Amino acid sequence: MKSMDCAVERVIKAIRDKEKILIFGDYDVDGITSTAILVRFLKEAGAQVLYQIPDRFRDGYGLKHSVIDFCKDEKVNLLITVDCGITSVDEVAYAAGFGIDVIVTDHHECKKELPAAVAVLNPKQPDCEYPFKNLAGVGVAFKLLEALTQALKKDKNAFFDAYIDVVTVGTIADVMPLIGENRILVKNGIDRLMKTTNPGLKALMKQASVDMNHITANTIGFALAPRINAAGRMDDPKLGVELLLAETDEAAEEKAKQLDSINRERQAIEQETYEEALSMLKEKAEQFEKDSVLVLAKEGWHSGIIGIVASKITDKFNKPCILLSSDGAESKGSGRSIRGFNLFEALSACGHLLARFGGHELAAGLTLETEKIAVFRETINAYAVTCLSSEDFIPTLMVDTKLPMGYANLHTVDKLSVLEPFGMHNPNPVFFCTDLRVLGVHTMGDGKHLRLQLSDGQVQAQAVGFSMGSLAEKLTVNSSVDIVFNLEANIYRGERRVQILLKDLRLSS
Ligand SMILES: [Mn+2]
Repeated sequence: MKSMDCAVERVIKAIRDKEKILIFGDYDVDGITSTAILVRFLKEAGAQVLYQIPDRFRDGYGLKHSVIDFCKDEKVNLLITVDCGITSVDEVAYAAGFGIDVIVTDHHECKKELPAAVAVLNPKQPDCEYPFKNLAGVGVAFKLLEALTQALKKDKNAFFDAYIDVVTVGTIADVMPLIGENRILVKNGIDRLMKTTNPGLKALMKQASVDMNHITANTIGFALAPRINAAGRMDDPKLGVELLLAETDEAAEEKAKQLDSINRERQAIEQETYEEALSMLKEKAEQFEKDSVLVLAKEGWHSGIIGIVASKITDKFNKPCILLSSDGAESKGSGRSIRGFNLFEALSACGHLLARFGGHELAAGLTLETEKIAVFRETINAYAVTCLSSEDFIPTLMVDTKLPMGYANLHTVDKLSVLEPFGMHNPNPVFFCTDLRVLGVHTMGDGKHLRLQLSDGQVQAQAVGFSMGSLAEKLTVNSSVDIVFNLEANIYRGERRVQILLKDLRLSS
């Protein structure tokens, strides 16, 4: 990776000379895990290390002059950014003015000018030959530690065992593609997580009632990541780092309980914001039907929550969505996009209207003056017209292959398991099957979910459709249906059985 030698040399000098090092992260799970692994490793190597995570509300995203001022006051000699910093040209120059060296480690998209740091580690820099470009922020930090392990002649296997579980949590939480090197990291990391010795991860899994024998990428995405993220969304993101750095089970348990209760509060506010956004879309239905990009703003929306709500709205309407939380003259927003619409590029095209922006193809953040929101909405929609057509708004369901019911069994499930871990860019295989006869129609969970008994004339199978309960009234015994589904193993009363997980269905033509 470009500049790795430089970075390693500078960190080793800091360890040797007992210089003060500050790790500066981001408040999401990727940033929190990155910070935790760097702090732990450097402490164990005998370094003098501090860390800082910005407060989302007070400081906002990324490196600020105030962080450099803190370094100056605290006599920090080396500042290492994790999961941020790639656009901090001014701040790095400001640090240099005080003789503070900076190492940037990041995985976000690069703008034209890069910070003049001692070393910039980011596989996405145009001239970095590192072959795998999709590492998470924590993946880049992990690479630095791997190189340090080598340079310090430490045991490589012990290093992997000690850190790969935390790296996996950050990689999955940041929704990185589970291909190439990420796949290797995550596959090994999930195995390791089942027997982790990290008190924080153990406590969090206990708090989330995770079955330690059946951990998948989904366990991390739906049970662990939201709880760690809740700290940065609602409260003090340091709580997440403290959990991951906890040295005793007691300390870890206390942090895990706190995170769990903050996460519950987060869920309540998220639901409220989502409902408010939906009613705004309803009120001006005519305008929003025409818009390709949904831009919604409200005074006082919780800026830690708008990202998740934007993502729910994008899922529901299959349109890019930007939610803005206004605080008087300034508004901060978070956007999510759909395939075919690069949000980072779209924001770049509106750059003249924005005070700040950054992010990726499918998710980005922005800050602008509240009075410019209306113009921004028009501008981004005018831009969208040039690259999106009405077809892009039709939700698509990618189907891998036809699977006869005779193959819908545990043997197939076990064969497919070699393809795991499933996630971004490596989805759980999707099958279809046509002309199945409905033998039974039921609902579960107060009518919310659908359960069907199906037959192809030879084999009978149970199918479950979550949130598809409303379809029950359209189906009767002896209806003929085509289904799209995943195949999964389900443990019911101690017995492992195959489960057909419906993704979509229609009456056969
Ligand atoms: Mn990240």
